[in-house]
Amino acid sequence: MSKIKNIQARQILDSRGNPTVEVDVITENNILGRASVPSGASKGKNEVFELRDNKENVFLGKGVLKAVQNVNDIIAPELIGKSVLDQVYIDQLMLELDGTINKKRLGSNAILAISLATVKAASNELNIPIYKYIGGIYTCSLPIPLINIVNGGKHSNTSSIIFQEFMIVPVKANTFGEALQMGHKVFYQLKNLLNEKGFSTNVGDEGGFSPSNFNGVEDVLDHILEAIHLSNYEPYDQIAIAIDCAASEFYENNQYDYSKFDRSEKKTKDLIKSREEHISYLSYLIRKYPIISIEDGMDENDWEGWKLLTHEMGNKIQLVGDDLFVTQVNKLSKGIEEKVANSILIKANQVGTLTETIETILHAKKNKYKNIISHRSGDTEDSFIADLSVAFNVEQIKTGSLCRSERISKYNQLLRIENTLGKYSFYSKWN
Ligand code: 2PG
Ligand code: MG
Repeated sequence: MSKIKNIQARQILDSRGNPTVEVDVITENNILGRASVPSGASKGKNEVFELRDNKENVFLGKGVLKAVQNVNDIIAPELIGKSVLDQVYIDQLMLELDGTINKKRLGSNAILAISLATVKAASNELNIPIYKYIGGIYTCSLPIPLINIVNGGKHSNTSSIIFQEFMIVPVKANTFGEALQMGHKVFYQLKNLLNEKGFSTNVGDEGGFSPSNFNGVEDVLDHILEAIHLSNYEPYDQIAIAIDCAASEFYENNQYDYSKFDRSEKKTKDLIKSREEHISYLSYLIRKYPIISIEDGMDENDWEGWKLLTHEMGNKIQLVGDDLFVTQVNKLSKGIEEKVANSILIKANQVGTLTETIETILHAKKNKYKNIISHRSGDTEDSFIADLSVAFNVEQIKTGSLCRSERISKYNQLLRIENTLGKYSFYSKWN
Protein backbone atom coordinates (compact mmCIF):
# COMPACT_ATOMS: atom_id res chain seq x y z
CA MET A 1 0.00 0.00 0.00
CA SER A 2 1.36 3.40 -0.92
CA LYS A 3 0.04 6.40 0.90
CA ILE A 4 -0.71 9.84 -0.48
CA LYS A 5 2.00 12.19 0.73
CA ASN A 6 0.86 15.42 -0.86
CA ILE A 7 -1.87 16.93 -3.02
CA GLN A 8 -1.25 20.18 -4.84
CA ALA A 9 -3.78 22.03 -7.00
CA ARG A 10 -3.20 24.95 -9.35
CA GLN A 11 -5.05 27.02 -11.91
CA ILE A 12 -4.05 26.32 -15.54
CA LEU A 13 -5.72 27.25 -18.87
CA ASP A 14 -7.91 25.13 -21.15
CA SER A 15 -8.14 25.14 -24.96
CA ARG A 16 -10.27 28.29 -24.92
CA GLY A 17 -7.73 30.03 -22.69
CA ASN A 18 -10.13 29.81 -19.76
CA PRO A 19 -8.93 28.74 -16.31
CA THR A 20 -9.34 25.18 -15.16
CA VAL A 21 -8.11 23.03 -12.27
CA GLU A 22 -5.00 20.84 -12.39
CA VAL A 23 -4.08 18.57 -9.49
CA ASP A 24 -0.92 16.66 -8.59
CA VAL A 25 -1.26 13.67 -6.27
CA ILE A 26 2.12 12.55 -4.92
CA THR A 27 2.69 9.29 -3.09
CA GLU A 28 5.15 8.52 -0.32
CA ASN A 29 7.39 6.91 -2.97
CA ASN A 30 7.42 10.30 -4.74
CA ILE A 31 5.28 8.97 -7.59
CA LEU A 32 3.20 11.62 -9.35
CA GLY A 33 -0.32 11.51 -10.79
CA ARG A 34 -1.36 14.71 -12.59
CA ALA A 35 -4.80 15.46 -14.00
CA SER A 36 -6.68 18.48 -15.33
CA VAL A 37 -10.40 18.83 -15.98
CA PRO A 38 -12.25 20.02 -19.09
CA SER A 39 -15.26 22.34 -19.39
CA GLY A 40 -18.30 22.36 -21.68
CA ALA A 41 -19.98 25.19 -23.59
CA SER A 42 -23.32 23.51 -24.24
CA LYS A 43 -23.89 22.05 -20.82
CA GLY A 44 -26.71 19.87 -19.59
CA LYS A 45 -28.77 21.61 -16.90
CA ASN A 46 -28.33 18.66 -14.54
CA GLU A 47 -24.56 18.49 -14.70
CA VAL A 48 -22.79 18.73 -11.36
CA PHE A 49 -21.63 22.18 -10.26
CA GLU A 50 -18.49 23.70 -11.76
CA LEU A 51 -17.11 26.19 -9.25
CA ARG A 52 -15.98 29.51 -10.77
CA ASP A 53 -14.76 32.62 -8.93
CA ASN A 54 -17.18 34.96 -10.75
CA LYS A 55 -14.88 37.98 -10.39
CA GLU A 56 -15.83 39.81 -13.57
CA ASN A 57 -12.48 41.61 -13.96
CA VAL A 58 -10.40 38.44 -13.57
CA PHE A 59 -10.51 35.98 -16.49
CA LEU A 60 -14.04 37.29 -17.23
CA GLY A 61 -15.25 35.70 -14.02
CA LYS A 62 -14.02 32.25 -15.03
CA GLY A 63 -11.18 31.91 -12.52
CA VAL A 64 -11.07 28.70 -10.47
CA LEU A 65 -9.00 29.84 -7.50
CA LYS A 66 -11.76 28.94 -5.02
CA ALA A 67 -11.78 25.38 -6.34
CA VAL A 68 -7.97 25.29 -6.11
CA GLN A 69 -8.18 26.50 -2.53
CA ASN A 70 -10.79 23.85 -1.72
CA VAL A 71 -8.39 21.16 -2.92
CA ASN A 72 -5.38 22.51 -1.06
CA ASP A 73 -7.03 23.58 2.19
CA ILE A 74 -10.09 21.35 2.64
CA ILE A 75 -9.77 18.10 0.67
CA ALA A 76 -5.99 17.47 0.73
CA PRO A 77 -5.65 17.34 4.55
CA GLU A 78 -8.36 14.64 4.64
CA LEU A 79 -6.73 12.48 1.94
CA ILE A 80 -3.07 12.69 2.94
CA GLY A 81 -2.08 9.37 4.51
CA LYS A 82 -4.79 7.39 2.69
CA SER A 83 -3.83 4.62 0.27
CA VAL A 84 -3.59 5.88 -3.31
CA LEU A 85 -4.96 2.48 -4.41
CA ASP A 86 -8.21 3.05 -2.57
CA GLN A 87 -9.98 4.91 -5.40
CA VAL A 88 -13.57 4.14 -4.44
CA TYR A 89 -12.98 5.09 -0.81
CA ILE A 90 -11.25 8.34 -1.79
CA ASP A 91 -14.08 9.31 -4.16
CA GLN A 92 -16.64 8.46 -1.47
CA LEU A 93 -14.77 10.51 1.12
CA MET A 94 -14.85 13.54 -1.18
CA LEU A 95 -18.60 13.13 -1.70
CA GLU A 96 -19.08 13.09 2.07
CA LEU A 97 -16.84 16.10 2.57
CA ASP A 98 -18.83 18.00 -0.04
CA GLY A 99 -22.17 16.89 1.35
CA THR A 100 -24.36 18.34 -1.44
CA ILE A 101 -26.14 16.48 -4.23
CA ASN A 102 -24.41 18.37 -7.05
CA LYS A 103 -20.94 18.98 -5.56
CA LYS A 104 -21.77 22.64 -5.04
CA ARG A 105 -19.75 23.19 -1.88
CA LEU A 106 -16.32 22.08 -3.03
CA GLY A 107 -16.89 22.20 -6.80
CA SER A 108 -16.97 19.24 -9.18
CA ASN A 109 -13.87 20.62 -10.90
CA ALA A 110 -11.94 20.35 -7.61
CA ILE A 111 -13.26 16.85 -6.85
CA LEU A 112 -12.83 15.36 -10.33
CA ALA A 113 -9.27 16.66 -10.71
CA ILE A 114 -8.30 14.82 -7.50
CA SER A 115 -10.22 11.71 -8.50
CA LEU A 116 -8.38 11.46 -11.84
CA ALA A 117 -4.98 12.43 -10.43
CA THR A 118 -5.41 9.66 -7.84
CA VAL A 119 -6.04 6.95 -10.43
CA LYS A 120 -3.03 8.13 -12.42
CA ALA A 121 -0.79 8.16 -9.34
CA ALA A 122 -1.98 4.64 -8.48
CA SER A 123 -1.23 3.26 -11.94
CA ASN A 124 2.18 4.95 -11.94
CA GLU A 125 2.84 3.56 -8.48
CA LEU A 126 2.14 0.02 -9.75
CA ASN A 127 3.90 0.79 -13.01
CA ILE A 128 1.03 -0.41 -15.20
CA PRO A 129 -0.85 1.57 -17.86
CA ILE A 130 -3.91 3.50 -16.66
CA TYR A 131 -6.27 1.48 -18.88
CA LYS A 132 -4.89 -1.76 -17.46
CA TYR A 133 -5.11 -0.53 -13.88
CA ILE A 134 -8.78 0.43 -14.35
CA GLY A 135 -9.93 -2.37 -16.65
CA GLY A 136 -7.71 -5.24 -15.55
CA ILE A 137 -8.01 -8.51 -17.42
CA TYR A 138 -11.12 -7.36 -19.29
CA THR A 139 -9.23 -4.67 -21.19
CA CYS A 140 -8.73 -5.68 -24.80
CA SER A 141 -10.14 -3.30 -27.39
CA LEU A 142 -9.96 0.23 -28.77
CA PRO A 143 -13.00 2.32 -29.70
CA ILE A 144 -14.13 3.58 -33.10
CA PRO A 145 -13.46 7.34 -33.29
CA LEU A 146 -16.30 9.73 -34.17
CA ILE A 147 -14.14 12.36 -35.89
CA ASN A 148 -15.44 15.92 -35.81
CA ILE A 149 -15.30 17.69 -39.16
CA VAL A 150 -17.74 20.65 -39.02
CA ASN A 151 -18.59 22.81 -35.98
CA GLY A 152 -21.87 24.67 -35.63
CA GLY A 153 -24.22 25.82 -32.87
CA LYS A 154 -22.48 27.00 -29.71
CA HIS A 155 -19.11 25.64 -30.84
CA SER A 156 -18.68 28.23 -33.58
CA ASN A 157 -18.77 32.02 -33.69
CA THR A 158 -18.86 32.15 -37.45
CA SER A 159 -21.11 29.47 -38.96
CA SER A 160 -24.89 29.72 -38.91
CA ILE A 161 -25.45 25.99 -38.59
CA ILE A 162 -28.11 24.95 -36.12
CA PHE A 163 -26.61 21.54 -35.25
CA GLN A 164 -23.47 21.60 -33.13
CA GLU A 165 -21.32 18.75 -34.47
CA PHE A 166 -20.89 16.86 -37.72
CA MET A 167 -18.62 13.83 -37.44
CA ILE A 168 -17.35 11.10 -39.75
CA VAL A 169 -17.19 7.48 -38.63
CA PRO A 170 -14.68 5.12 -40.26
CA VAL A 171 -16.86 2.04 -39.82
CA LYS A 172 -14.73 -0.30 -41.90
CA ALA A 173 -11.22 0.42 -40.61
CA ASN A 174 -9.11 -2.55 -39.59
CA THR A 175 -7.08 -0.75 -36.97
CA PHE A 176 -7.41 2.42 -34.93
CA GLY A 177 -4.48 3.87 -36.87
CA GLU A 178 -6.26 3.15 -40.13
CA ALA A 179 -9.45 4.75 -38.81
CA LEU A 180 -7.50 7.97 -38.19
CA GLN A 181 -5.87 7.80 -41.59
CA MET A 182 -9.28 7.43 -43.26
CA GLY A 183 -10.61 10.35 -41.25
CA HIS A 184 -7.56 12.43 -42.16
CA LYS A 185 -8.19 11.84 -45.87
CA VAL A 186 -11.79 13.04 -45.69
CA PHE A 187 -10.91 15.96 -43.38
CA TYR A 188 -8.34 17.28 -45.89
CA GLN A 189 -10.60 16.58 -48.89
CA LEU A 190 -13.24 18.71 -47.22
CA LYS A 191 -10.64 21.40 -46.56
CA ASN A 192 -9.70 21.43 -50.28
CA LEU A 193 -13.33 21.53 -51.29
CA LEU A 194 -14.04 24.49 -49.03
CA ASN A 195 -10.87 26.26 -50.21
CA GLU A 196 -11.84 25.82 -53.86
CA LYS A 197 -15.20 27.43 -53.17
CA GLY A 198 -13.60 30.31 -51.34
CA PHE A 199 -15.07 29.24 -48.00
CA SER A 200 -13.04 29.88 -44.87
CA THR A 201 -11.28 26.84 -43.43
CA ASN A 202 -10.87 28.31 -39.96
CA VAL A 203 -11.86 25.87 -37.28
CA GLY A 204 -14.24 26.00 -34.31
CA ASP A 205 -13.85 24.91 -30.69
CA GLU A 206 -13.44 21.21 -31.46
CA GLY A 207 -11.33 21.66 -34.59
CA GLY A 208 -14.03 21.18 -37.24
CA PHE A 209 -14.38 23.69 -40.08
CA SER A 210 -16.91 26.44 -39.48
CA PRO A 211 -17.31 28.73 -42.49
CA SER A 212 -20.12 31.28 -42.57
CA ASN A 213 -21.12 30.25 -46.10
CA PHE A 214 -22.93 26.96 -45.44
CA ASN A 215 -26.54 27.25 -46.42
CA GLY A 216 -28.09 25.08 -43.71
CA VAL A 217 -27.68 21.53 -42.43
CA GLU A 218 -28.17 19.79 -45.78
CA ASP A 219 -25.51 21.95 -47.41
CA VAL A 220 -23.05 20.81 -44.72
CA LEU A 221 -24.03 17.18 -45.25
CA ASP A 222 -23.73 17.52 -49.06
CA HIS A 223 -20.19 18.86 -48.68
CA ILE A 224 -19.21 16.04 -46.31
CA LEU A 225 -20.69 13.47 -48.68
CA GLU A 226 -18.75 14.95 -51.56
CA ALA A 227 -15.53 14.82 -49.51
CA ILE A 228 -16.20 11.13 -48.74
CA HIS A 229 -16.71 10.42 -52.46
CA LEU A 230 -13.61 12.39 -53.45
CA SER A 231 -11.62 10.31 -50.94
CA ASN A 232 -12.81 7.19 -52.78
CA TYR A 233 -14.69 5.82 -49.82
CA GLU A 234 -18.12 4.26 -49.99
CA PRO A 235 -20.47 6.43 -47.90
CA TYR A 236 -22.17 4.42 -45.18
CA ASP A 237 -20.23 1.18 -45.83
CA GLN A 238 -16.79 2.67 -45.21
CA ILE A 239 -17.35 6.17 -43.86
CA ALA A 240 -20.64 7.07 -42.24
CA ILE A 241 -21.83 10.29 -40.59
CA ALA A 242 -22.75 11.09 -36.97
CA ILE A 243 -24.30 14.34 -35.76
CA ASP A 244 -24.81 16.05 -32.41
CA CYS A 245 -27.87 18.30 -32.69
CA ALA A 246 -27.36 19.60 -29.12
CA ALA A 247 -31.09 20.28 -29.36
CA SER A 248 -31.39 21.74 -25.84
CA GLU A 249 -29.57 24.78 -27.20
CA PHE A 250 -32.40 25.70 -29.60
CA TYR A 251 -35.49 24.49 -27.75
CA GLU A 252 -37.72 27.31 -26.56
CA ASN A 253 -41.41 27.41 -25.64
CA ASN A 254 -41.85 23.73 -26.53
CA GLN A 255 -40.52 24.31 -30.04
CA TYR A 256 -37.29 23.85 -31.92
CA ASP A 257 -36.07 27.19 -33.25
CA TYR A 258 -33.83 26.51 -36.25
CA SER A 259 -32.96 30.20 -36.54
CA LYS A 260 -31.22 30.24 -33.14
CA PHE A 261 -27.65 30.32 -34.49
CA ASP A 262 -28.51 32.07 -37.73
CA ARG A 263 -26.12 35.01 -37.93
CA SER A 264 -27.40 36.21 -41.30
CA GLU A 265 -30.30 38.25 -39.88
CA LYS A 266 -32.94 36.45 -41.94
CA LYS A 267 -34.90 34.86 -39.13
CA THR A 268 -38.32 33.78 -40.33
CA LYS A 269 -41.24 32.08 -38.63
CA ASP A 270 -41.09 28.86 -40.61
CA LEU A 271 -37.70 28.11 -39.09
CA ILE A 272 -39.61 27.26 -35.91
CA LYS A 273 -40.46 23.54 -35.82
CA SER A 274 -42.83 21.68 -33.57
CA ARG A 275 -41.55 18.52 -31.89
CA GLU A 276 -43.18 16.41 -34.62
CA GLU A 277 -41.82 18.56 -37.47
CA HIS A 278 -38.34 18.42 -35.97
CA ILE A 279 -38.50 14.61 -35.71
CA SER A 280 -39.77 14.27 -39.25
CA TYR A 281 -36.88 16.45 -40.47
CA LEU A 282 -34.40 14.16 -38.68
CA SER A 283 -36.17 11.17 -40.26
CA TYR A 284 -35.81 12.76 -43.67
CA LEU A 285 -32.09 13.38 -43.02
CA ILE A 286 -31.37 9.76 -42.08
CA ARG A 287 -33.14 8.59 -45.24
CA LYS A 288 -31.19 11.01 -47.44
CA TYR A 289 -27.70 10.77 -45.87
CA PRO A 290 -25.51 7.98 -44.44
CA ILE A 291 -26.19 9.10 -40.86
CA ILE A 292 -25.76 6.30 -38.32
CA SER A 293 -25.82 8.24 -35.05
CA ILE A 294 -27.73 11.24 -33.70
CA GLU A 295 -26.79 12.71 -30.32
CA ASP A 296 -29.17 14.92 -28.32
CA GLY A 297 -31.72 14.89 -31.12
CA MET A 298 -34.27 16.31 -28.66
CA ASP A 299 -34.15 18.78 -25.77
CA GLU A 300 -33.04 17.32 -22.41
CA ASN A 301 -36.47 17.92 -20.85
CA ASP A 302 -38.55 16.92 -23.85
CA TRP A 303 -38.98 13.30 -22.73
CA GLU A 304 -42.13 12.95 -24.84
CA GLY A 305 -40.13 14.03 -27.86
CA TRP A 306 -37.34 11.58 -26.97
CA LYS A 307 -39.87 8.75 -26.75
CA LEU A 308 -41.27 9.62 -30.16
CA LEU A 309 -37.80 9.90 -31.66
CA THR A 310 -36.73 6.56 -30.20
CA HIS A 311 -39.94 4.91 -31.41
CA GLU A 312 -39.40 6.38 -34.87
CA MET A 313 -35.72 5.52 -35.42
CA GLY A 314 -34.30 3.75 -32.34
CA ASN A 315 -34.09 0.45 -34.20
CA LYS A 316 -32.44 2.03 -37.25
CA ILE A 317 -29.66 4.20 -35.88
CA GLN A 318 -27.76 5.04 -32.70
CA LEU A 319 -29.54 7.65 -30.54
CA VAL A 320 -27.19 9.14 -27.97
CA GLY A 321 -28.23 10.86 -24.74
CA ASP A 322 -25.76 13.53 -23.65
CA ASP A 323 -27.48 16.47 -21.90
CA LEU A 324 -30.36 14.04 -21.42
CA PHE A 325 -28.45 11.60 -19.16
CA VAL A 326 -25.53 13.80 -17.98
CA THR A 327 -23.55 10.59 -17.26
CA GLN A 328 -25.74 9.91 -14.20
CA VAL A 329 -27.08 6.46 -13.31
CA ASN A 330 -30.51 7.67 -12.17
CA LYS A 331 -31.14 9.59 -15.40
CA LEU A 332 -29.94 6.64 -17.47
CA SER A 333 -32.20 4.29 -15.50
CA LYS A 334 -35.18 6.50 -16.30
CA GLY A 335 -34.20 6.39 -19.98
CA ILE A 336 -33.92 2.60 -19.95
CA GLU A 337 -37.29 2.28 -18.23
CA GLU A 338 -39.05 4.66 -20.59
CA LYS A 339 -37.32 3.28 -23.70
CA VAL A 340 -35.57 6.52 -24.52
CA ALA A 341 -32.38 6.59 -26.65
CA ASN A 342 -30.15 3.53 -27.03
CA SER A 343 -26.71 4.94 -26.18
CA ILE A 344 -25.08 7.30 -23.71
CA LEU A 345 -22.34 9.90 -23.96
CA ILE A 346 -19.89 9.59 -21.07
CA LYS A 347 -18.29 12.78 -19.71
CA ALA A 348 -16.70 12.40 -16.29
CA ASN A 349 -17.18 16.07 -15.43
CA GLN A 350 -20.96 15.80 -15.81
CA VAL A 351 -21.01 13.53 -12.75
CA GLY A 352 -17.80 14.46 -10.96
CA THR A 353 -15.82 11.40 -9.83
CA LEU A 354 -14.22 8.43 -11.56
CA THR A 355 -16.20 5.97 -9.44
CA GLU A 356 -19.54 7.46 -10.48
CA THR A 357 -18.44 7.59 -14.12
CA ILE A 358 -17.58 3.89 -14.01
CA GLU A 359 -20.93 3.06 -12.39
CA THR A 360 -22.71 4.73 -15.30
CA ILE A 361 -20.58 2.97 -17.94
CA LEU A 362 -21.28 -0.42 -16.34
CA HIS A 363 -24.99 0.31 -15.94
CA ALA A 364 -25.19 1.16 -19.65
CA LYS A 365 -23.33 -2.02 -20.59
CA LYS A 366 -25.59 -4.14 -18.44
CA ASN A 367 -28.63 -2.72 -20.16
CA LYS A 368 -27.17 -2.94 -23.67
CA TYR A 369 -26.87 0.80 -24.14
CA LYS A 370 -23.69 1.72 -26.01
CA ASN A 371 -21.11 3.96 -24.34
CA ILE A 372 -19.38 6.80 -26.18
CA ILE A 373 -16.56 8.31 -24.13
CA SER A 374 -16.35 12.05 -24.78
CA HIS A 375 -14.14 15.12 -24.45
CA ARG A 376 -15.55 18.60 -23.72
CA SER A 377 -15.43 21.58 -26.06
CA GLY A 378 -13.07 23.30 -23.63
CA ASP A 379 -10.40 20.66 -23.02
CA THR A 380 -6.75 20.28 -22.05
CA GLU A 381 -3.82 18.16 -23.15
CA ASP A 382 -4.82 15.54 -20.56
CA SER A 383 -5.43 12.29 -22.44
CA PHE A 384 -7.16 10.34 -19.65
CA ILE A 385 -10.34 9.63 -21.64
CA ALA A 386 -8.33 7.60 -24.16
CA ASP A 387 -7.34 5.18 -21.39
CA LEU A 388 -10.85 5.17 -19.97
CA SER A 389 -12.30 4.12 -23.33
CA VAL A 390 -9.90 1.17 -23.58
CA ALA A 391 -10.32 0.14 -19.94
CA PHE A 392 -13.97 -0.72 -20.55
CA ASN A 393 -13.75 -1.75 -24.21
CA VAL A 394 -16.31 0.91 -25.04
CA GLU A 395 -17.67 1.01 -28.55
CA GLN A 396 -16.76 4.59 -29.47
CA ILE A 397 -14.85 7.73 -28.53
CA LYS A 398 -15.67 11.32 -29.51
CA THR A 399 -12.69 13.58 -29.13
CA GLY A 400 -12.74 16.22 -31.85
CA SER A 401 -11.22 16.74 -35.26
CA LEU A 402 -7.77 15.94 -36.60
CA CYS A 403 -6.25 19.23 -35.53
CA ARG A 404 -5.76 21.15 -32.24
CA SER A 405 -3.38 19.50 -29.78
CA GLU A 406 -5.95 19.07 -26.99
CA ARG A 407 -7.91 16.79 -29.38
CA ILE A 408 -4.86 15.06 -30.88
CA SER A 409 -3.44 14.18 -27.44
CA LYS A 410 -6.28 11.64 -27.00
CA TYR A 411 -5.79 10.17 -30.48
CA ASN A 412 -2.05 9.89 -29.90
CA GLN A 413 -2.57 8.08 -26.61
CA LEU A 414 -4.87 5.61 -28.38
CA LEU A 415 -2.18 5.07 -31.03
CA ARG A 416 0.31 4.29 -28.25
CA ILE A 417 -2.14 1.86 -26.67
CA GLU A 418 -2.79 0.17 -30.02
CA ASN A 419 0.94 -0.13 -30.44
CA THR A 420 1.09 -2.00 -27.11
CA LEU A 421 -2.05 -4.12 -27.42
CA GLY A 422 -1.55 -4.98 -31.08
CA LYS A 423 -3.64 -4.42 -34.18
CA TYR A 424 -6.29 -6.99 -33.30
CA SER A 425 -7.33 -4.81 -30.41
CA PHE A 426 -9.42 -2.46 -32.55
CA TYR A 427 -13.15 -2.52 -31.89
CA SER A 428 -14.04 -2.64 -35.57
CA LYS A 429 -17.67 -3.67 -35.40
CA TRP A 430 -20.48 -1.22 -35.94
CA ASN A 431 -23.80 -2.85 -35.23
C1 2PG B 1 -21.21 17.84 -26.50
C2 2PG B 1 -19.92 18.41 -25.98
C3 2PG B 1 -18.67 17.77 -26.51
P1 2PG B 1 -19.69 20.64 -24.71
O1 2PG B 1 -22.24 18.52 -26.52
O2 2PG B 1 -21.28 16.66 -26.80
O3 2PG B 1 -18.61 17.70 -27.89
O4 2PG B 1 -19.88 19.79 -26.07
O5 2PG B 1 -18.43 20.19 -24.08
O6 2PG B 1 -19.68 22.08 -25.16
O7 2PG B 1 -20.89 20.33 -23.88
MG1 MG C 1 -23.46 16.62 -27.03
